[in-house]
Amino acid sequence: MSFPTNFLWGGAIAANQVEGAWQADGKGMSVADIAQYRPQAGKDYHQQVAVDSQTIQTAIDDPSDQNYPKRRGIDMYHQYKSDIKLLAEMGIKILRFSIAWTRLYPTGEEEKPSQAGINYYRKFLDELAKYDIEPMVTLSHYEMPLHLALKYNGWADRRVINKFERFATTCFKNFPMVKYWLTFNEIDSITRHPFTSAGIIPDRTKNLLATEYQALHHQFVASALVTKKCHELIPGSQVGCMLTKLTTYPATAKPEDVLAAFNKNTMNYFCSDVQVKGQYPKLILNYFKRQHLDIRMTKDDLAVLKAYPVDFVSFSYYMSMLVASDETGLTLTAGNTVVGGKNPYLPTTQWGWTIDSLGLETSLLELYDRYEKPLFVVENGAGMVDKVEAGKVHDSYRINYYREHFKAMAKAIDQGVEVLGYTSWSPIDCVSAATSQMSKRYGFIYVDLDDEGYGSGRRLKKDSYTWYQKVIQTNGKDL
Ligand code: BGP
Repeated sequence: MSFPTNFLWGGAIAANQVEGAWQADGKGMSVADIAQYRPQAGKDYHQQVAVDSQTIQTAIDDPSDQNYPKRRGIDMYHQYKSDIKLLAEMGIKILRFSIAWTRLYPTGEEEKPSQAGINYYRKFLDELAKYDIEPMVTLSHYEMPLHLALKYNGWADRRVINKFERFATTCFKNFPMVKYWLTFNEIDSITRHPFTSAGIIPDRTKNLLATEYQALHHQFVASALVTKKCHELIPGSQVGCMLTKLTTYPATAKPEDVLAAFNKNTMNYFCSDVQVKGQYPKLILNYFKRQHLDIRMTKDDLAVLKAYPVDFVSFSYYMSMLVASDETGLTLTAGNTVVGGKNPYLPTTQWGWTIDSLGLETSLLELYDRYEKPLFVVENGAGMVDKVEAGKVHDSYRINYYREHFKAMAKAIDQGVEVLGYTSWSPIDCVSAATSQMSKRYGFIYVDLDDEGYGSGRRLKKDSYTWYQKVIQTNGKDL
């Protein structure tokens, strides 16, 4: 069991879940600033992420951050120096973070970027460089300018492609020290939460599914165009796609269930198929036809997709789930903005997400076999409840989770899968993407804030911090 010597161990965060300071230095409002904390919605992700014109207006009219935890984050905007120091001390070699589009272009339509925004990320990058931490930047992580959602219905309008290109080009020109770039976080999520993913306001569309796929097509084109730009402006840079790896097993050996699982997995692969192979899978084009989804794609679009595929494939992996041809009798459980069958052989977290380390090995093997491109695990972890006892967090459950997943990753590597690195979600507690909770904790570092935003904000090393430090020091030998 061995990890390559240059294996990039690290952590992943996103601007809207950590930075806070939603109005500082001229930052514009993003779609994330609309996300309400809705305890009454519980684990129902549909209700958690539901948005309409009315809720958006209410949020715009509300100047406080009380009900909007992503406006607060964990205040990393102001505390990045001490946070990076803590991460450096843990030994991380790479930090995946996102650049908030609205710090550079508050509405997405300005001709020139905000100098304050550029300065902030330069200082952030300088701090990483100080500790020799490699940066990996996600250009779009659920935080597009709200203005673009309101004016264009987000990515449904192809004019947003140029605006994104302008933002990305600004990033490439100003941050050439970044060699690893991801274009769209979990690009496939557009059909699960179209507003956060693409700024689509559902009540403004006639045919939501068609709008989602049209918007997705625009994101594919934008991704290919900025891949080209990145290669031109930053020699030696590598651009990756980012997929939510939703590994699905058949609920039984019944051929109908096996077929249902095949269909589900094929649909899950669709986005990375386009971004790696540079063309739409024929089965998907046929699906569009059968569903009467008229997706407008120009000849130039298709040529761009073909000409500029990604260099590597990154993905998030949290859980697996079951599917059956007939779901009667199947117990359902929550997952990463999905609901699926509960696997009787596997435990779940307090949020119902199935813990399945072997599923990571399967996912790595499947992805490598399908694409033969280097892989990067850019999100993996489990949201759990932590208790502080006498100033300590004894999170052996988190250590167990990671240990098993690292073993699974090592087994895939031993079988020849090329894995560039691993960034845990998330090395420090942050606001949950789906539920906006703080109590759903992922970090090796505890942040003393609750769901309502009360607390000292103090950072505390959990037991898992020292454990991960040792894993990195020994390059995964001592698990
Ligand atoms: C992924 C997102 C992340 C992250 C993670 C955990 O889908 O890319 O932003 O938050 O899921 O999900 P949650 O925070 O909802 O528990």
